[in-house]
Amino acid sequence: MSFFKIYFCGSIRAGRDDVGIYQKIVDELKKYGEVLTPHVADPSVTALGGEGGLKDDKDIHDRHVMWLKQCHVIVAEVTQPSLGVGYELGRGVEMKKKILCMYRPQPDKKLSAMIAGAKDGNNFYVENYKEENIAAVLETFFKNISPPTVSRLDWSDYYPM
Ligand code: 6IA
Repeated sequence: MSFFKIYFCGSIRAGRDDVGIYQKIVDELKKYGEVLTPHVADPSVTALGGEGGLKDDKDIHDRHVMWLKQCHVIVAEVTQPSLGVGYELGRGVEMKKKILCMYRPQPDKKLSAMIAGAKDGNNFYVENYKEENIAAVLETFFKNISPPTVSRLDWSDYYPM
């Protein structure tokens, strides 16, 4: 199996109700490579607490944009709407990253049209899923995308911007 650098996105300040699901997704993602953002799935990180109150927001932003530049793929759990996740996805689209958005349909939480409508079957995938299908959804996604090549791993790994 190819070794991808994977950027995982999930809600932090927008609410941590789904952190258990994030953990399951991140555990599964580790089979495909290195997850650059495992802290998003850490239950000790809370919407208001964790390191959040202590760290400078600019540092958090800049470090995450650096990881976005380095990653091969972005996997986002988008059921809990989050400004930060939406921002990361927009930046990822501009960077032409392969993106998978995972959404658990809910009667009271319709997915934003700006995410659902970004689906293009090439770089941007949106999958409706249930918790028990996490492994299958990820398997299909990683099967459909090209493995990372040496040229995509090159200088930015050694000289992060
Ligand atoms: O708007 P949100 O806070 O829900 O945005 C969540 C998304 O932005 C996640 O996918 C993260 O990649 C990123 N993000 C936003 N805030 C943080 C953060 N806060 N830490 C890490 N990623 C963040 C401080 C806590 C941390 C240092 C443990």
